[in-house]
Amino acid sequence: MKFKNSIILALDVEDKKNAYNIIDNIIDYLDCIKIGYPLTLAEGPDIIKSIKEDYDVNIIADFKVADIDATNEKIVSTTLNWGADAIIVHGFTGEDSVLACKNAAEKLDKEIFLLTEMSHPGADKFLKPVSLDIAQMGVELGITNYVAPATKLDRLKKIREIVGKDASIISPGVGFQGGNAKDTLKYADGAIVGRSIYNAANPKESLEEIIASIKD
Ligand code: OMP
Repeated sequence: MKFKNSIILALDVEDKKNAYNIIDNIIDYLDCIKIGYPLTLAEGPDIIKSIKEDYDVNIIADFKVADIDATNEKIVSTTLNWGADAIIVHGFTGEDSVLACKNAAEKLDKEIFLLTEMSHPGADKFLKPVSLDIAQMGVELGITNYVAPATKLDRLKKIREIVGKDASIISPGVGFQGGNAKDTLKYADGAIVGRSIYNAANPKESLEEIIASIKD
């Protein structure tokens, strides 16, 4: 998956009207939107289908799938059948759980993103000690898409080294969580940005500033 202007919008708003206002404002700059629990639980999974029908965008469903293999398979198939192009799945659950997601996505000709290390400080305690192993497991399973943190560039760099230059990495934590788009994109293919855009007084200007900062 390629990302226009190397930015992915994390659309974590909680109503359709607001979501559509934001998309309408910035759609010229983007071709990939990440939709997670906030919008899907507020509006129902039909929101994925609606956005796909109304806009020419790829949708990554951020459901951080983390269950046993049989349940993961159902979550992934159902989500992708709602119209999402890809889904984010946790890696800490292990090989069988992750493979179930990969196989379910491949059956529908769609993709998974494997979440390795997370961007928030709390992830250092339990996830950091195993995140490089998760990335390595992904490589061994033939996974080509990853999520790794913009807030921890040393870790992002290490994860890039493990998954290789041909893998796709998307990276959350730019803006509100302290990460910087230009530095992040030295190692990642796409920077995920949420609050710095959708909470801005002028989302379009805010996105334009981020895009300009990448080109500086
Ligand atoms: P902002 O912090 O508002 O830019 O949003 C970041 C987005 O990325 C949110 O949708 C988070 O749920 C998501 N995210 C992280 O912030 N950290 C992670 O480690 C992983 C994700 C994710 O999987 O997208």
